[in-house]
Amino acid sequence: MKIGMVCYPTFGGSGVVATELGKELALNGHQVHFITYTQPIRLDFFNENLFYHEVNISSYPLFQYPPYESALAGKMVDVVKYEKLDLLHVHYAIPHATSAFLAKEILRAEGIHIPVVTTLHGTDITVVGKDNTYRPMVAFSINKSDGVTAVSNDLRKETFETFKIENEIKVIPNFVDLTRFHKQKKDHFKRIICPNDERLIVHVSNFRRVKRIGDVIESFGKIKEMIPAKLLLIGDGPERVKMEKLCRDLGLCDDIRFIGKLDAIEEVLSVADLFFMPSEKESFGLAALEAMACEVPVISSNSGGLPELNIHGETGFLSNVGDVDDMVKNALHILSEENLSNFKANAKKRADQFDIKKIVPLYEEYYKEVVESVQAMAYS
Ligand code: GMT
Repeated sequence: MKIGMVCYPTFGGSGVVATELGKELALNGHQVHFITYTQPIRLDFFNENLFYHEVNISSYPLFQYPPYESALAGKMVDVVKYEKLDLLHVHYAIPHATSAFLAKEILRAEGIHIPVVTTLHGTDITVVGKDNTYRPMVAFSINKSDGVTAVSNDLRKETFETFKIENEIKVIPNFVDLTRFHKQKKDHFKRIICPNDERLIVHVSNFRRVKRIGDVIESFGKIKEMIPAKLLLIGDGPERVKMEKLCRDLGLCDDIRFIGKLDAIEEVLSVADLFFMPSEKESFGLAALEAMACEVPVISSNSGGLPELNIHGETGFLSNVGDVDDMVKNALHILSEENLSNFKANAKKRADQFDIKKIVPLYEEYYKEVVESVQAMAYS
């Protein structure tokens, strides 16, 4: 099949999922054409089945805001026509699903029927999608997609509760590439980061408010009062400066390191003992899955789709959003000598259920179903 893949190409879970999906589909013999405004971050090698088409946004003195949606739709039309694509798969509803609708209508006028699959990732529904400015566009674009998937049951439910949706939504969970995310022997890292054999706690995110990094830091401060520990904060974003100030105010700077955006996350995860994800909203929690694949148990909030991934008392613990004391109590339980290895083994076992090799075939089946139904409608 020839698939057009549209996503946000920079850091962020939806772009990572789209890129990894495209790479795996290419391995399975499909031709995948990425249509984005810059080269996706994990698409940095050559493969005969992978293509990249940059969306050029021409500027004009009249444009205070260059019309990205139109530029993207125009590029989609061009790529569908000239690469003879069978399907467009857009990740994150805003504005990708809307541009896809526009492209589909333009192509339809020329007698080309291109099926569109939209994958909902999280904040496109739970935060941005609820904004009154975007709400009508999100609902409309979902209803006009030929296929819709969501990354968790919770996100599917919230989509139906938030919008008037006329389509079925198929749940296809996120996945992890176990050939990349597995525990590697990196003892020298551990010795550098934790010279006195401290427990190592890690958080990875795009440093937005929804991630509640303040809870990670506060919890860490309390954990450190009980056991020797270090904290690594990986990623960057709008909350970084505030979080650095919090570390200083709490006198924790010697034991907390801000690593910034790091590509080889698996190397650090390989030496971590615990992963923190106390998010206010989290439709799936891809970063937690990647940690679990590296045998790292998870302390998370119980929001959104996290209970579908992190099994309470087995792979880690779930707490109410903001309940720092509960998170600290649970973290100390996991980090104890007698419990840690069990939690690590359970985390890995759970992650294996989200193996890319098991999940990507679900997308392939779904694509086939959607293409067949669009063809049946177009030529009936
Ligand atoms: O909203 C974000 O944090 C970014 C968003 C994205 O597009 O990168 O992340 C969402 O999609 C990920 C991939 O499906 C999920 O693993 C994240 O849980 C989800 N984030 C939220 O729901 C907050």
